[in-house]
Amino acid sequence: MRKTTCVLKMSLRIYFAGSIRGGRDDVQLYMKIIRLLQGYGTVLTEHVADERLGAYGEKQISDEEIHKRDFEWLSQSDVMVAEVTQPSLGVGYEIGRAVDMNKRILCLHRPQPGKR
Ligand code: 6IA
Repeated sequence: MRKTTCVLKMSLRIYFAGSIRGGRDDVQLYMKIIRLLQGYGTVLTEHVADERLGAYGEKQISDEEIHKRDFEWLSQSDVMVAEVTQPSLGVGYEIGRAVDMNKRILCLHRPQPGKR
């Protein structure tokens, strides 16, 4: 019998979530994570690691437009990866929506003394 090797090349659409208005202390870590994730596919939300984006977010676009755009990206994504060490209302909300859409979700958290 002929032996067949099947190589599955996956290209995931990844929704990365990280704190923006919740605080930008981990922005450099977000970039490192996104670079790693890009080895598995396309990260739809690369802007979350943009150092020029402060805790006030982008000013040229309304909250409603941000929400609409992010919801579309989340709907299109295959998986969500969220860095949740820096508490963020927006990230929590996005995780809830992703749960509702039955997305696969990976939450990354760094244990810190005095925090759970
Ligand atoms: O409550 P937070 O702002 O910390 O919530 C962060 C989450 O909101 C992130 O995971 C983002 O997906 C989402 N978000 C996306 N875009 C923005 C934004 N400006 N300002 C605030 N939150 C956003 C647009 C960014 C621009 C460079 C494209």
